[in-house]
Order: sequence, then structure tokens, then C-alpha cells
Amino acid sequence: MQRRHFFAHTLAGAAALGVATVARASLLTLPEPVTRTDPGTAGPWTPPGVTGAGRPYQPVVTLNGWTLPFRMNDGVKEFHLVAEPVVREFAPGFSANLWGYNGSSPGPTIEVVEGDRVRIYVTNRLPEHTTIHWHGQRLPNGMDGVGGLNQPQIPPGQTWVYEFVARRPGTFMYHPHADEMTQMAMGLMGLWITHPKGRHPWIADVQRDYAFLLNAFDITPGARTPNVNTMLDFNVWAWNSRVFPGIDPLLARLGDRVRVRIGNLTMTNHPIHIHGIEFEVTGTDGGPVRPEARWPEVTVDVAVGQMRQIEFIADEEGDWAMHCHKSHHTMGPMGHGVPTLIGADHRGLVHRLQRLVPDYMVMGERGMADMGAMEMPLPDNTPPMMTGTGPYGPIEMGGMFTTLKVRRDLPAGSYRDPGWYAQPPGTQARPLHPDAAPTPHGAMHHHGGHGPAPQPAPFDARKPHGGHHDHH
Ligand SMILES: [Cu+2]
Repeated sequence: MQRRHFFAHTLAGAAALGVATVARASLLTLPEPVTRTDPGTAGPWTPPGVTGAGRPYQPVVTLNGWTLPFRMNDGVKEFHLVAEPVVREFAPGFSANLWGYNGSSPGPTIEVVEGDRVRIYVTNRLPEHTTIHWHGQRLPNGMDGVGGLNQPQIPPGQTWVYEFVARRPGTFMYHPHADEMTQMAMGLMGLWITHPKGRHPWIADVQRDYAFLLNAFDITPGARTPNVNTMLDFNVWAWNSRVFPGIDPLLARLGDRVRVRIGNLTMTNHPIHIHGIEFEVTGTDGGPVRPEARWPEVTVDVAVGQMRQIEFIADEEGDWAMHCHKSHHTMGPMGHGVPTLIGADHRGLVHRLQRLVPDYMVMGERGMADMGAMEMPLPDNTPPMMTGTGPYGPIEMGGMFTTLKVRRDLPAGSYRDPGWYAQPPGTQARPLHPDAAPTPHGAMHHHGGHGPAPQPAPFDARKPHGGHHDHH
């Protein structure tokens, strides 16, 4: 009896919620869903003729992502998210079947202004039910999106409506709260930015405002679909479902104040490190941090389910590395299960092994750096273990790595890659004997550097059959 009563009560509550939220909206036509599959950075987006509830804002740039357009309907900002299977390119030569929103994983960034009333239509084109939880938002309990707790699940094929006021400014995210381990392992997630409606004492004006999510996948080399039951042993460490060299650089003009918003939806923490500058954490998903509570950092640990908003002045020119400081997170999926062979003596062994395994090659007896320049057969559809080539050769980084490019002559508001930085004479590490000085490949000079990024240097291939070296 108690149980029956409970169910009746729950259904009545759910029905009431449905009436309250859907009745008004069902009289309207749905906004046409906007779709984008290009994994490149779309650049800032400002709605034409609309500046939100208050002053104009500096729009965010979602790294390898985009901002979802909305329509105004009687004073309400209306968005349409479609949860659906997508194909995402992680880096050239490596794509996967994921789940995303509106053609991409992560889904598009939702960008609004404090005080906006926001209505989000969510269409479920997945093969199973889903919901969306609006991580970090102040909202009515029935809009919080935990399937089974705050609402019934959204069945496949249906469109449901969320509606609430974006009550406080900050850096937030959205993701399913339904079969969550599977749906996040498949890439369902997105960013939400609420800009302040007026001048806020704890929120500075910035010239550049970047945002991305940390996400991780377990994709067997050569496969195209993530293993969704993996709990800890992920092998693809990504920013916005991209891995280096597929991650775009962050660009800044010398002297710009730069904000970077980073959210973590992986199952481990990521200490994000930027070379060349110091930054402060100016906000979290809990809101802006008051200035007297900030301290300088060059690495910020972003724990699971956290967001960190950092700011710095880009006052040193150059190409500065920016990466997760867990070194196995700056590698691709080939790095696991390979024994350490540093110092092992392979003399006499290689030819005997090659009789049994013709493609056998020596690797790792001097460290693993040779892998960055090695040409070896890889399964289709997998990135090299370490990859990415700079003006002086392989960078030996993959996964969660990119660069912060600071340039004196970058036009204000330009997001066009200026190519590699040319260090001024006398400011670069050098060999003791000057005739052994490095030769840059494709470094561009300060003037005229507005063309496309130069081609990487050709690989210095180390073939399997040439694979043994003299030992001392
Ligand atoms: Cu990491």
C-alpha cells in the first residue's frame, strides 16, 4: 500500500512538472537545431543585434568547438540541443564514433548573460533514454536533470524542455545524468558560460576568453568506438575530444589579459601547466573568486567534476607549451604495456628475433624519445604514441598538449595561427660549438607572419630493419 501510494504521488508530481514546463512551449514551434561537425575552432560568436540582458560581453572561444546560436522568443533565449551519435576526428588520421550534441562531441557551448531566462529544447536521438544536468547552475529542483530523481528519463525520439533563469555569472558545464558512465564515456558533454550582466568587482574585462573540457576515452588502437565499461584505464586523453597535434593553439596579442576556463569530466585529476607566465584562479564553477583569495600558480589541478577559470597577462612573446603535467596524459594509446628497456643490451638479439618476427625493431634501449620520429606500421585509425612536430623536430607530445602563442604583432581579436615563433638572435639555448647550431624548419619572422602554419619538418625515419645501435 505504501508503495502504491508512493508511485501515484511520483507520477502526479511528474505530470505536474510536465504541464508547467511544456504547456507554454508546446504552443510554439521548435527552433531549428543548428549542427556543426567541423572539429576546428569556430572562433567567437556574438548574436547579431543581441547583447543579452545587459552590456555587451567578450564572447568565449571554445577550443576546437563552437557556440550554439539561439533565438529570442518573447524575451526568452531559446536553444535546441539534439543528443545523437556523431563521428569526431580526434586528430588527422584518428576518428571515433561518439555520442554528442548537434553534430559534435563535446556539444556546442551555451553562452548567456546573467539574468537571462533560458529555454532549452532537448531532443533525444540516442538509442537509449537520457537527460541533461546543468552542472553548477542555480535553478528549480525540477530542472536539475537527474533522471529518476528530478524528472523521468527522456525516452528516445522525444523532445523535452528545460527552462530557468541564469542566476549567477560563471563557468559551467552540462552533461547527462542518465546511464552517466556510458554516456560520458561516449562523449556527451558541453560547456555553459554565463557572462555578468554589469561590471562585477571580481570579474575583469579580458581580451581573450578560452574554454574547453578535459575528457578521456578508452579506444583500442584500430577500433572506432570507445569501450564504455572502462572505469580507470583510459588511453585517449583529450581536450574537447581532440588530441595533440589536433588541438588548436591558444593565441594572444602581447599584453592581452587572457582567461581560460577548464572543466574536467574525466575520471582522474589533471594538473594543467602553462609555460612562460603565471596565472591566478579567478573563478570556479562555484562563481568568481574574490581577489584577496587568489594566489599565483603555473599549474592548476583540475579535479574530477571541477571547473577552473584562470587568468594571466600574456606579456612574454613566444610559443609556450601548455599541457597536463601527468606525462602519460601527453601520450597516445600506444604507450601502455611496453616494458622499460633503458640500458638493455640488444646486441646479437635483433637478427635472431627478426627471423621469427620480420618487423621486430629495437625500441626503448636509450629511452622512448626515438618513438617521436619513428615510422612504424600502426593499426588503422590510431594516433602515433608521441606526435606533433615543431620548428626543431618532433615535440614528443600527444594527448593533452597544445601551445600558447603570444605575439606582438597579432591583430587585436585575430585568431589566425601566426606559425612558429622565431626567437630573437642570442635568446635561444645553443650548443657549445656554434657550428652545431640548430636549424629551424618553418619558423616565421615577426613581420608578415599571418599566413597559414608552415608545413612540419619531414620525419627523420628510423626503419625497423635499421634498428640497432652501437652500445658503449
Ligand atoms: Cu591529465
